[in-house]
Amino acid sequence: REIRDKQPSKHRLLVVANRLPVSAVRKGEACWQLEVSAGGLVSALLGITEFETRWIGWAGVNVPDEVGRKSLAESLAKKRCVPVFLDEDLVHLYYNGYCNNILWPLFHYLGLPQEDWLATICNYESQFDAYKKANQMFADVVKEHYQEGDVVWCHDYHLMFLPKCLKEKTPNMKVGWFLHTPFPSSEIHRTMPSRSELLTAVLAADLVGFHTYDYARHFVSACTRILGLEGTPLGVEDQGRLTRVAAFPIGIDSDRFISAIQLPQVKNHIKEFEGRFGGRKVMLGVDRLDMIKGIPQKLLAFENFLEENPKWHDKVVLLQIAVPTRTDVPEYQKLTCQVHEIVGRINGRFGTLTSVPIHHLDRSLDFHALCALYAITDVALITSLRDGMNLVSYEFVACQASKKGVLILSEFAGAAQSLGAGAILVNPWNVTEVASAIAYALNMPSDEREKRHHHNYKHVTTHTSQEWAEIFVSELNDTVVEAQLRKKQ
Ligand code: ADQ
Repeated sequence: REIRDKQPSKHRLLVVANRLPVSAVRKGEACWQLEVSAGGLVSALLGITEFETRWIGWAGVNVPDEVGRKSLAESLAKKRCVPVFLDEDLVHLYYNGYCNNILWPLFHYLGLPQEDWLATICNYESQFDAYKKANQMFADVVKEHYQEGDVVWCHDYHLMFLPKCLKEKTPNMKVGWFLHTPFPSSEIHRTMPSRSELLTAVLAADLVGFHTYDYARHFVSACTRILGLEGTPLGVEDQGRLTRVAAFPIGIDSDRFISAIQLPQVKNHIKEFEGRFGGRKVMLGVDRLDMIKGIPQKLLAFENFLEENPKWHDKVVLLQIAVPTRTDVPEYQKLTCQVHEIVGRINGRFGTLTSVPIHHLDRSLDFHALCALYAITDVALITSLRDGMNLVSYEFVACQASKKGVLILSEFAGAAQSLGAGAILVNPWNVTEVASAIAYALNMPSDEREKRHHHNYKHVTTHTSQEWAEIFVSELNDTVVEAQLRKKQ
């Protein structure tokens, strides 16, 4: 699907994220194949239609030569994308190191990776320097393409230094920063050696956004406790300058999913899947294979459910679709083995000659197959240990207009705050609680299912990704005015 733009528009929106929404594969010296990539941010921003959008980010590929860089930039320009070129060593320290070994686990309350925590601490300074250097490189590309009046929207934990780098040279630039992960309690954030520098760099933005009010509150209290600044109902104040801090819960492009269900390709998939799993209740998990998604915990809960409910043997199937990520990292390899081992054990224990209780796939699904799976599902099982929002829960609800299936959702996903009244909320660490929730969901009377579904469906179809982006960007415009007014007073 093409990245949509609508003309004419009032503003240009420069969206800066670590990864561009396309992946580039080199097919020759000056020949590139571009593919739109999956992921939460990509799904959300595909819904933006009201701004003329430019994307700035890393193309996910090492391009050491000038011919390659020039030809890739030209190919990407056709998709309104601008590449930031990062060399392999920098990517290793900045992306694999500081972003994914330090910020990602800490922001999800997981602590440092157990395998190599000592190395992580010893290499902290060099990784942090690389992080700052990479952020400066993103800033240089933004400045090259920036025109007066553009709004710059920086995304995620990879780019916490970017607001500072941008404002140093161009103080009038309208800069927003949005975090897609949780922002943890200040007690977690204060363990980080670079705790103050990170907060100060983010505070250079005019508007700082989070998925939930709790994350925003954690950020403000980190600023008050660690930097000694004043937290106000509007945000954080430093010597008369206000950084607006607020919650902007993301949504999905719900129309895209709702209309997909009517497509012949999706209907064919639905027929095929119903034939394959017909007669059994279908439970579904769709996650990236990441520690935060709580996949082993989910499997243990399902095992507990099968132990406690023999009458359901052979009458229910769990489809777990897990997209591999970071496959070169030992922690993730270990997670994959652990998941395979548990799946094997459960299928060995509860399978029959003709069927198994779990179908586990280590891969991504195409959009049509994914929508069909959402549509035929009776119970979606999302057990993230922490999750900024979790868009899979929204996508499931959007595809359930006719089935009105049940959503079991971790209370530690941001989505629990928006879909909490319709979903069954669970603590993913409590396997017996999750097992009981599965039994409850499978036996739920249709009037209760409808009521719960209606609540979620209304939310998902009114709080869309387009609305999320519009509100953030319009508030970003207003915030700058407000900050300038405060300065004049
Ligand atoms: P993610 O951790 O990637 O995003 P999520 O919000 O669930 O998590 O989005 C995943 C996206 O990838 C969904 O659009 C889903 O359809 C797709 N996807 C996942 N598994 C798939 C599979 N097996 N096959 C095909 N597609 C698959 C981060 C944060 C989240 C936050 C988002 C957006 O971690 O908490 O909700 O950003 O802010």
